[in-house]
Amino acid sequence: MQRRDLVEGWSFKQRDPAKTLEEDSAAEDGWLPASVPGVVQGDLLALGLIPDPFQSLNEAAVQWVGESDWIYRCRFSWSPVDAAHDETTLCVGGLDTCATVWLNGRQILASDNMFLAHRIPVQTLLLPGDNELLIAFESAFRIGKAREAELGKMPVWNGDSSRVYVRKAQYHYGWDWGPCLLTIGPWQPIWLENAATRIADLYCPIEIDEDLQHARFSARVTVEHPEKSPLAELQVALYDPAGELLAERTFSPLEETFEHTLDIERPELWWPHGYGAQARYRLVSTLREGDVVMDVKEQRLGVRRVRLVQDAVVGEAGKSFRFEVNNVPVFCGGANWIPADMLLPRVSADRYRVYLQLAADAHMLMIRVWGGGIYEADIFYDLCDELGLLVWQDFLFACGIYPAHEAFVASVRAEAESAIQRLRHHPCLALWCGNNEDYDIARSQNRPIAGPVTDAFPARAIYEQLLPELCAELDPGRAYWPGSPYGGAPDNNNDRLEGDQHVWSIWHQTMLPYQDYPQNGGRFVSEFGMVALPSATSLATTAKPIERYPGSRALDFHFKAEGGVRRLAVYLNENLRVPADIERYRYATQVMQAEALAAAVRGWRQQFQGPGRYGCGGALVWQLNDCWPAISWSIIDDAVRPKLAYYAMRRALAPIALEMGYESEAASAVWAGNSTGEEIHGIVQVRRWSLSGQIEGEEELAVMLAPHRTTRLGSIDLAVDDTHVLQARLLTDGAVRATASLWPEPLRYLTLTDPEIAVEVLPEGGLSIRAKAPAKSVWLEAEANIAWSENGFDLFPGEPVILRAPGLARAPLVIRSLFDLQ
Ligand code: BMA
Repeated sequence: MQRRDLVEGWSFKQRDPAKTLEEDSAAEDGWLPASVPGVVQGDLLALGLIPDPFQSLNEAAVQWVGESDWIYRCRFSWSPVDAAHDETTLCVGGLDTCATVWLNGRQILASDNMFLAHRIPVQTLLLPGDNELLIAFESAFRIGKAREAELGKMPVWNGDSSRVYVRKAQYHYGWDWGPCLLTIGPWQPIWLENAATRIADLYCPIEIDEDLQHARFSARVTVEHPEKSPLAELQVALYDPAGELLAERTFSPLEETFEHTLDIERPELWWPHGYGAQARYRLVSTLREGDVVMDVKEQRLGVRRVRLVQDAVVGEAGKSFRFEVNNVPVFCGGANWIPADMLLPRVSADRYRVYLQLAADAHMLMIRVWGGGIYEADIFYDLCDELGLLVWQDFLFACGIYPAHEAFVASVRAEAESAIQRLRHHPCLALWCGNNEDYDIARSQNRPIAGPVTDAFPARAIYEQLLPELCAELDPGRAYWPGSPYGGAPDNNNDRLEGDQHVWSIWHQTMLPYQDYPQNGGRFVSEFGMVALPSATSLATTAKPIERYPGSRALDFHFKAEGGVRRLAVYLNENLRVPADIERYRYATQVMQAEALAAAVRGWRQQFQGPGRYGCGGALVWQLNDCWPAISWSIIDDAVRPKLAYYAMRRALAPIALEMGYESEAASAVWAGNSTGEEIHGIVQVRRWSLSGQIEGEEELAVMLAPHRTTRLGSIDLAVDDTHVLQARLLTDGAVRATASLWPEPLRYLTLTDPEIAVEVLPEGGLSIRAKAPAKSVWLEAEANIAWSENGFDLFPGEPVILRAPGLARAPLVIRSLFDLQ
């Protein structure tokens, strides 16, 4: 197999509607250098022909690009002598979105689905010498509008309603955290393959016994044109996680399909992060003729038993919604993932890695790939396999009533088949999900969400028939869920007692106080969120210095949430003293977001109480990341700078997390989450501090934390009030295993003493931070992106916090705490 990537010789130009395509593509004027893979907006930006859409109000100035038609042209030379075989295929990884492809004047492809790859045999079309590949892109926006005019306007939340008619990443139409940037172009690689015979598919479902003692690998290799290589042979080999060859089999002569079963006793298991190793076997299929290797396909496979469990919750109606991995119940703390940039070809493997590494470092167990984005790149799932992050994968429908006419369904079928076949070997993949919030928008319009499928909500045929059938056929054994949220009463897909929930009664809907999160959760909260400003680095790309003040037009322009300014003001004013300068305002929004998300995760993890009592099985925050510089729900901004909420979630999801809660004017409750497999015995020491830094009460509890659940440890006769806060430590054998603090709400009622925070740079590296009075939400910030081992923490006199701050060196350090808002 010879592969030749077509990366050189590309140019692009805007279509001249006055000319025919032939005339336009033949004309030599107007061509600009193009990068492939790439999109027009990326190239125009690189050429300085459009302003950076991420900056200030520039988004508005670049919409013409997505509303225009464009041509790409690649001139390349080809010679038959270079081709070892008589089979040359043009491989197109993905075209965004509505395109026709011509090779040497012959149309060879018409595509209107950006998620589909194509293979076109071109041996007979290639010319010795100069060849010309032409791709004519029509504006997806215009095409969508035309279809909408013909087929009818459908309701949507976010973006132009015509988006439902186009198989293009929906967030490109603009969302309540992102700009409208209708990218257009060959966003995935284009290459030529020359091969007589190739491995078309490698598939190896793994069955594992309930007792995890035996696994069966059922490998199936599909060979294309076996007849063209009568002397070739296929080798299938399995290597254990350490790289040792476990089994090998060679097949010849070639046939179209080979099946081989390998049984492994006591297999090494793949575990999610924090539960064990992410052991992966390597399955390699090699096509060779004599010493010549013609083609190789390999996959890294994990043996694991992932189950979606819905069982009774004692004393409650409904049923749980939770996951078990290798028979261990896990609380799925995690986040929703949106595409990591508006210009997808710019997303590098490194960018994926830093975001996902941060998620794993925050003890997140699950990442939901949200339905308004894309089926992510292979590297994303490889990294989730490697890091032990389970993946909830939506099919790509979000917040709309989608059509279900024949052509649309056929396109979705092809798209879903290719996504399932591409992703099904990943051990990280826990669940397929039909869509994001389409049942919500239907319910909000009183369109029937259960019973027979009607024209009022035709896409149910996709979510309840097409997709589950394809998943059952192509990826049996993996859970499929029709939508998110979904489950429960036939007239309520967001039922709190069954299935998964999107909790938006805080921030959206009735704007409940965030302190009400615990009692407003559900069986599995797959979305909840609070907004905060990003880092100074991100703000610097958002707004010019003069525009950097709270409420400026530029900041508002990057704050797409509906009623965002109003809602943020309400939550800020309800909880904190709100400063006017941008730096302290930014800090205030991040403190508020951190408090809100921690209250949610603590409150819901508390309901994960062991067998028969799994009241809540997970909490996936909206949203992990940003795709441009934004004021949004993200906990890590587009400059890959974690907000304080990131650290707050990390503390709340820690394998051992100690928590305290208000019980009465005189007492407080203590509980602890324990996601380890060990029973932990220890002491909880609680101190009541005055805000000026005196200890005014202490109590101890002997405790036992049961494994894999949250345990109520008891209550203590100490409580918070406007002048007192509580600090707690869990000690086992004298060592501190976890800490917690409890502050009275709302925080704006407190008049704090200056904690006089002091920092000492430790000779062995790292910092020691201490305070003379209780200090809340201590925030360290530096110009450089420092991987703080801790941030946004509380400090108590006599107990310095020691933390790592790699790369800090002598860089100026900004330290803030709640006292600074006074
Ligand atoms: C949910 C998500 C997104 C949206 C978020 C914040 O609806 O599914 O569509 O961005 O809430 O509003």
